[in-house]
Amino acid sequence: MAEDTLFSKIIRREIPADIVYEDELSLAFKDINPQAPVHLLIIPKQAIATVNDVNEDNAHLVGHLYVVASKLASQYGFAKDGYRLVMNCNEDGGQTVYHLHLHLLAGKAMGWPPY
Ligand code: IU
Repeated sequence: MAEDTLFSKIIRREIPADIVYEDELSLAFKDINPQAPVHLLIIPKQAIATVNDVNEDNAHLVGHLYVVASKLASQYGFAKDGYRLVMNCNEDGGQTVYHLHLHLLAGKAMGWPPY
């Protein structure tokens, strides 16, 4: 069982967030410290701490985050130009919030490698 994080509080509306999408499985909101003109976080409502905790039972939720990302990319109008999806895992991956989340970054050409 993952720990209660700030993202669980956002899901429960205990702390504010600029929510742009919600369905029964997921929530998407604007990152408070955007790293691109558009920077959204897409999270499962079920608390999964890291990618290391993804398994056959919850993998459909991860797939769902990508479906939501694709929908938002179309809605925001950057599907054709492109965008970046990132999921950081643990310390070396740069993860700071231990509730699985997919970063959706868009609105500019991204560099590579990401360091
Ligand atoms: P990371 O992959 O765990 O490093 O990403 C966490 C993100 O959550 C990071 O980009 C923060 O700016 C963002 N965030 C937020 O949008 N709202 C919050 O209340 C908190 C973090 I805490």
